[in-house]
Amino acid sequence: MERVKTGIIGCGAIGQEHLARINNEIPGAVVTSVYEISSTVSRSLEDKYGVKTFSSGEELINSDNVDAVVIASSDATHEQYVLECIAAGKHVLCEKPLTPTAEGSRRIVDAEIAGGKKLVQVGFMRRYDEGYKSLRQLIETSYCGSPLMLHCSHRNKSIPGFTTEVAIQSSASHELDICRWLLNDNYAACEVKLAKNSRHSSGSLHDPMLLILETATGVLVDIEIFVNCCYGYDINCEAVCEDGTLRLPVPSSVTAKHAGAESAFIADDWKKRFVQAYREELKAWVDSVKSDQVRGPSAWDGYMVSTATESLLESLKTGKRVEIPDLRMPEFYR
Ligand code: ISE
Repeated sequence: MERVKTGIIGCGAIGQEHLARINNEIPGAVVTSVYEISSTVSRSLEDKYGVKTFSSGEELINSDNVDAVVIASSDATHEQYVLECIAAGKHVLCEKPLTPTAEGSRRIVDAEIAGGKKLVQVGFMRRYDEGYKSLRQLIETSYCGSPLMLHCSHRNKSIPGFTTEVAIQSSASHELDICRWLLNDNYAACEVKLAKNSRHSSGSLHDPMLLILETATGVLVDIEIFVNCCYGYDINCEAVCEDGTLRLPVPSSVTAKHAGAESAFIADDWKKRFVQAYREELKAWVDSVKSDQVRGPSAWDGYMVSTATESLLESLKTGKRVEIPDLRMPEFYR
């Protein structure tokens, strides 16, 4: 079968990772086109991959040489490009978060429903991580009873320039999606608690913080967000259930015994920690484009995350517990 002619909007770090992965590791697709705001980067990709460069995302989306689109541009541009893909009737994989605001995601949901066809997948790639898939399977089968709490920590080694708000909008979006998916549940309320500020914090970042969410069935989810933990990229998740606990497996690594100490190695960033998940996500997305379906995280999932994020930002501002709107999933997404 023909390879899916893919266009990529936004060729920063993750956009170029997707480009290389599609062209080097996914036989069912090929990147034919890119739109990148930096002309220097555009030219280098043209030279390296022979891709056609466009002067706007809209032009790329409407090109006959593009069957499907990956959006990896800045969060604020996601809505306009996703809406353009829906109008063009083209499948789109949009990096998380779908949009920075709930109302932006709602506009995408409304446009997709009005168009009558699911075309949008959101880049919550942890759903394709073997560890999270195993964790979900054991929760779904009640291996140790019903889940009562989820303890999560999302620790980056160091991200310069982050604010407290961006840490919630960008980093926490992964846990906000994966915890809904693990529990098959929705959020009902939330609260943000700021810990003692690390000396490594700077500017408008308060680091670390604890996000506490209550689900509709009463499960308590706590998410530690630590932007500058200094020691490595460390993602943890533990389900506390009625008859036991289930912990996300830590990637195996060489154990070093050296200079009187024993140590394992920790990834530096998400690109290494979730390299396999990104690969599986893209493979599954290409297959779903070929079968003209959306099987991964939908625009509704993106809207649920944006809605919870907005409530968390309100709690950050007020210092209070905030109710999260109880939104019913439309039949279209069931
Ligand atoms: C970044 O944007 C990502 O998506 C990474 O997966 C996440 O771990 C990091 O905290 C975000 O800033």
